[in-house]
This record gives sequence, structure tokens and C-alpha cells, in this order.
Amino acid sequence: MSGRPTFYITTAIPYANGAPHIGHAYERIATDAIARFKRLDGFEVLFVTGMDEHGQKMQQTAAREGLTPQQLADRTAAQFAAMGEALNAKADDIVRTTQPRHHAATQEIWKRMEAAGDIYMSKYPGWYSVRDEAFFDESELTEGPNGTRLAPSGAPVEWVEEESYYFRLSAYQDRLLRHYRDHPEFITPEKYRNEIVSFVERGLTDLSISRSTFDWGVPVPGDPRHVMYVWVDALTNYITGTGFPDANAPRAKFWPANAHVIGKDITRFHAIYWPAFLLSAGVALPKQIVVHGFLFNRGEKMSKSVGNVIDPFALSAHYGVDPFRYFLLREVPFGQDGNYSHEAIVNRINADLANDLGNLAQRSLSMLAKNCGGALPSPAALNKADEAILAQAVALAPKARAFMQDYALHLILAEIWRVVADANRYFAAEEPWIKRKTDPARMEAILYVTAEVLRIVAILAQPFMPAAMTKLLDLLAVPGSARGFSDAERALGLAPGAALPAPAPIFPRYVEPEVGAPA
Ligand code: ME8
Repeated sequence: MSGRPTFYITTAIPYANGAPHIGHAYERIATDAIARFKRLDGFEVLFVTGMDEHGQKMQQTAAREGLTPQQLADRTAAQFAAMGEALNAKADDIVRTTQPRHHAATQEIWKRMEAAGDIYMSKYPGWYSVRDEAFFDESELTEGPNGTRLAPSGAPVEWVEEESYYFRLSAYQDRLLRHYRDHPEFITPEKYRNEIVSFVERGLTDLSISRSTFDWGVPVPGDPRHVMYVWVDALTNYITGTGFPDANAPRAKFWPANAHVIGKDITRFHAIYWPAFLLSAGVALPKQIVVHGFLFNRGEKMSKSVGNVIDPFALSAHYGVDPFRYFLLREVPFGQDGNYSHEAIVNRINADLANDLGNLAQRSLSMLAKNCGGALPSPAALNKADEAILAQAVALAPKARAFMQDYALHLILAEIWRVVADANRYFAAEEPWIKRKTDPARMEAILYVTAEVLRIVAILAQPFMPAAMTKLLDLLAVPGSARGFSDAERALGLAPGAALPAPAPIFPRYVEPEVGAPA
């Protein structure tokens, strides 16, 4: 027992029928940044991702590619594992829905829902979209070409008429509405909460939760002619990750999850079906469904050597992992849709990283190396300007924590960079290069204060750019044990006299590669 508060965070589990795209990268990076933030803020964090490997879509894609569904799942799982490495966003665990531990969890939740009287056999015809892996009501469909019907996502639907097990979702309308009312934070941002509340207020119909015309799924307990509906299976991954149903599993203490981070297209599954299944099975509900927007390539010309890429591997290799992470989390207000383009990425890299933070670090660290014998000086008496900039830096951690309450990642970065901009103004106004001759003690104080601001900024920016901020903290000779947020809430944390390593640039400017040159 560590005694620290726990924090359990998950991503959606991507369909294993295709390679990772920028949407997956965005979700993973954002979730990783939140997990790192909580860890640095003293929580015992469990960060779990997974792979959604069952269902009709998997079976169809595998058949088209001449693979077994398991071969396709293994290939895709390897690509997603590589994405975690490439983005410096590895989770603590990857729940693959074909794993035996997951079959056990899924069959157990089914049995509990059945024991609660919420599962019955029936036969209703309905419209099914394989791409969404979901049934739709007639009223939700639109006309497609040649008299076809389309789901709200634009995916084609087919008429399905087979006997299946049903979940009594209709019986949960009132309990769900009460839960949304009593826990207004359950679905965030509010816009998505409002959508879900009005959807549920219009009434819920029972949900088909098994299929018998294909077999790539978790068998229904006691009736192996049926496999479970892929969303019952997929959503259950979140409790598989904590060792369900073993109440004594080492990770059991992490349930209920603090945050399920998901994209806006799958809110209905997470905010309606999932809590209804859990209520039925007598399992506690997750605390929050955290919805992010969609990312679009604005179609602007990307760099020649990258092409018009949506491949997250190529993007992070080209711009650098940390600049790529920074761009996504700074540029897109978390919860809203966003765009990316070569110009926007380059602008952020050069303005925020190379100019603002990079230059401040480079100028102050090289002055320290040249004029202070490569060691941190002792600050003489501090003046008002010193105290003001230090106070701003020390105020960052509580502000960041408050923004994190709403998962406003972009506002945390904006606040940190506001202090960086003020520190640049402070440095320019105090003119340490002039004080070097006229008042060396004053120069030492300015350089010490600037290094202090850099220390605090680097500590707080670690969740967003872990490798670059580790490098900056190394350059400032900050011990590994003094890099938590509590260390950012005290000024004068740098030890005077500590030897500094030779300065090195952290953020080079992005220079357009010459046309025709290799990347
Ligand atoms: O939905 N921008 O898997 P998935 C941002 N298997 N996020 C995006 C995006 C984009 N352009 N495109 C997709 C599934 N996403 C299910 C989840 S969870 C129990 C089962 C997000 O591979 C999407 O919203 O289609 C989802 O959160 C995640 O990527 C995986 O999408």
C-alpha cells in the first residue's frame, strides 16, 4: 500500500482492423499526458489501453486480406505497440480482447447481468452498420445512393433479422438520468453531456447483445451458438484491466476508473450502455467519461518530404516526438475538434519552442557556463522584478491543477508559456550581459532567477514533452528525486554551487528541407 491516492485512466481500445492514424495518436498522447501529470502530482496511476479485436468488421477485413482474424489482430496490435513507443506514450498495460483474462471478465459480467434478470432471448429485425458495429433505429437513418440507407456516420446499414439475446436497456432510463443529474461531471465537456441526456430522455430501447451468424467473439455463457455483441466485449476491457472479477487482484483498488478518455463518436456506448451494464452487474460506475474532439488534416500542403501525411509515425519522426506532442496538446482546445497542417506545426515549433523556451534556456545556460564557472551562483538579495517572476512561476502548479480538473490541457500549456514570455521580458529588461561588467553579483542573481523559472517550467511541462524536459532538467542539474509538482511549488529550489553540465540546445528551429532532399 503506497497510501497515495489512486488514479485510473484509459483510452478507447482501437479496432484492430487497421493501422494507427492521427486520431489514435492524439488520444494516446493526451491520455499519456494526463497520466504523467497525475503521477508527477503524487497519484498512484494506472494507465491502460487495449485492442478491440473481435466483431464482424474484424472478421470481414481479415477475410479480405487472406488472414485469420487472430493474425490480423496480432499484426495490428504490434503496430499499436510500436506507436506507443514512438510517441513516448506507453501505457502500463494493453488489454487485448482475445486474451483469456478478458474472456473471463466478459463472461462474468454477462452472467451477472443475466442473474439480474436483464438478459432475454428474442428476435427483432433491425438495421445494422458493420463499420460502427451498431444497430440503428429507422428514424436515425438517411437516404443513401440507389435507395440504400445510411447510419448517422455515413456507413451503410444492412437489414438483420436473427434471434439474439437482448439487454433490458429500457429499464435503465430513469437510473441513468438520475446518475447524470447527481453527477453532472460524469460526461465532460458539457456539450456531450447535454447530447446524451436528451438522447436518453427520448427513451431507450432494449439492445441486441449477441450474434449467431458469425463466430469471432466471446461465446455467450451457456449458449456457444452465440457470440457477444462486440461492444459488450469491448467496454468490459476497462474492468479486465483491474483484474475483474478477482476482488483481491492487485489492481482491484483502481476501480472505479477516474477517466475513460474517448472520441466524440463513441459517447453513446460509454455514457449509456457501459453504465447500464455496470448498474445491472452491480459494479461501481467510472467517475468520468472524458470526450475529445476529432482531428482533421486541413488539406494544406504538408512538407514535401512527408507528403500529405496522416501517418503518426511519419509526423512524429519528421517534427520530433516532443514538438509533435506539444503541437497537438497546445493547438487543439481539448474537447473540441482541431486541425493540423504543416504551417501550423512549424509555427508552434519555431515560435513557442525554439524562440520562447529554447532561446531563454540557451541564452541563460550559456551565460552561466561562461561567466559563473559552469556552476549555479548564489543569488544575492532579490529585487522586486526577481520576486515577481518567481511568484508567477510558483503559482503555475496550482493553476495547472485547476485546469486539469476540466482536462483543459491547452490552457495549462498556455499558462506555462505566459510565464516563459514574461521570463523572456524579465531577462531582456534586466540585461545580465551589461551587469556582467557593471554589477557581477546582480548578473548572478538574474541568471539564478532565470534558471529557477526554467526549473519550474520544465517540471510542469514534463507531462507534455517528457524527453525534452528531462534534458532541460538535466542541464539545470535538478536531481531526479526533485522533479515532482510539489518541487515546483517552492522557489529557490536550485542548489547554489551545483555544477552544471555543458549547455546544449533543446529545441532547434524547424528549417524547411530542400525540395528533393531526403527527409
Ligand atoms: O471506436 N480524431 O475504435 P476506433 C480524433 N473500437 N480521434 C479519433 C479520430 C480522429 N480523426 N478517429 C477516431 C473504436 N478517433 C472502438 C472503441 S472502446 C471500448 C472501443 C478516436 O479505432 C475514436 O473516437 O474507431 C476512439 O476514441 C479511438 O480513436 C479509437 O477509434
